[in-house]
Amino acid sequence: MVVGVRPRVELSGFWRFKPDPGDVGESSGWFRGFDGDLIYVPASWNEQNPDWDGYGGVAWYQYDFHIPREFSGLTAWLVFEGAGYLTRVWFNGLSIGGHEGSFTQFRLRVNGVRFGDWNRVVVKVDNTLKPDSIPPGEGMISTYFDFYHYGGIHRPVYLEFTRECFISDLFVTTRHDGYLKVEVESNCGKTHNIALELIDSGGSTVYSRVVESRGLVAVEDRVKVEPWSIEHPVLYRLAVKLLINGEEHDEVMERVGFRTFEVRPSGFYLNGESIFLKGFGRHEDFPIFGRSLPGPVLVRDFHELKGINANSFRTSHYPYSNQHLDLADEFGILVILEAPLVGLREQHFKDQAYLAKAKAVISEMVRQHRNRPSVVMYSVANEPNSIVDEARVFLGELISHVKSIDPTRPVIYTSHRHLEDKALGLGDAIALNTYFGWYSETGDIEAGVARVTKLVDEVHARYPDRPIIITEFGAEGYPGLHHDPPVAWSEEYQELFIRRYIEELSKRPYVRGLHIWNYADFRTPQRVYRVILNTKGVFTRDRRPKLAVRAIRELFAGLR
Ligand code: GCB
Repeated sequence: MVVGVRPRVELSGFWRFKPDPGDVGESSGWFRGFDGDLIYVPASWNEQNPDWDGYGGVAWYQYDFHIPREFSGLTAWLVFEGAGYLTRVWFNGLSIGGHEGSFTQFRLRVNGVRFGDWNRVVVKVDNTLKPDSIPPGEGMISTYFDFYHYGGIHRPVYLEFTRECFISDLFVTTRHDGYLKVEVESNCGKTHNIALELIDSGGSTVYSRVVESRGLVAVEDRVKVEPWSIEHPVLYRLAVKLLINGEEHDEVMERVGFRTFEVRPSGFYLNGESIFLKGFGRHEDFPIFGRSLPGPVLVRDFHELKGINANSFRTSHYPYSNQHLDLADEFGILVILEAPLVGLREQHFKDQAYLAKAKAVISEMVRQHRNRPSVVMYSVANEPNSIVDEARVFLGELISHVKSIDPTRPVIYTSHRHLEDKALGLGDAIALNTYFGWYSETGDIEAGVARVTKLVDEVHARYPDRPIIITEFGAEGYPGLHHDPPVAWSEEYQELFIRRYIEELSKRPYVRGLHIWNYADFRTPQRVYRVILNTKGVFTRDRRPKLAVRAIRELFAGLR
């Protein structure tokens, strides 16, 4: 992520909001302005008013704000860190563009800015879920996944200003031995200079260099730095300036960490040392805020993750917010960054238009986050129903697409079809989601454990050169429900389930990662087998620990 040092106007706050179930807003001219209720941005709309709770469809947002005169003459960009699912934007009544997808950042060039005056932004958001959406579904309840389908502007929005020539892309590659590669792209056709400066946490410059460019330039070097690791997540600031005849036209700032992550047949390696991935699948979900985790909750989560001896998580089932991943960089937590391709069915694998859309969202995700030290692997999909040959082709295309944009990181997808999965073995590691002892063998944890260990032994026999990570395993633990002996849904059952999986799976040398499903309870669409929430969290939705937490802390401490 590029951290801006460009002039900005933050647009978080109380906006106006109006649901538009009949989709009449555009023909009624609401893009010029409308009367609406107050709503807070960033956050989902659903829980901010009981009337909007189950609402899926079109809704309008409006915000009036002042732009200082000192920015006049600059080019304005409206940046949305995440809004969706379909977004269209008007600025002072003029259409400036739109975007598809809820979880990736997009920027729109703004014309017609009134400097030193008031301006109005109007946003039409449509969260209607269709079989060809990413992720796919049919409305609020018939989703092809089990997390609640919130709507709205759920991540920060701001206006950013640049001069005519600016830096348009930055790709930083590092290794723990101090290797540094910086690729800088600009929109500037005329010859200019790119100045790089690497600054440590004390503010001292540890490296600097100036190179000439005409739009695209790559610099490779070796610098004397401390590596980024889980125990010492040392970050540097990389300042990148665009200079024309010595005059500064743009500057962006990136936080970088020097680390090496590899997948070998024997497992995962961070900075040359073998590492067991222990952690969770998570969700961005919180009471009232919806699909938006407030800063204090994020900070608490990361302290808990460290305290529970976790070293990693997967951004199930969509790329998380910039803030969320900033903290992973800061705290030293490894991230498997997952694309929002969850719930794919046979129809998707045969659909070339869907493949193109999937590649587009993956490009946005990778470009947005590929400079982060915490992001060590990508997952292109969660539980595709890959039991047909076309799935192998489809997922293979996605994996090579990722590698064409970022050749430095391993790629996986997570499988629930296991040995029936036609694509298994395509990724750099094998990721399995397993619920034996919950969805099958319900109530009989030992029978579940016997099945999962048999499965990993068979998978290893078939793919001996691929390490295995169990990306999901877990059981519901209904908060406050206790039973002796442990029975399904009780906190005791959840604890025992997790304990027995960890004890038995960690005995297999080729199982090199265990991610519990889930870190915290999260809201689901209405289902007969869910009580508003999926309660497989080891913390409640408001972050109170369940019985399992203490056991996990001990068990994770023992995993090396
Ligand atoms: C899965 C899915 C996850 C669900 C989980 C469950 O396999 O990947 O999104 O929430 O199972 O609890 O059923």
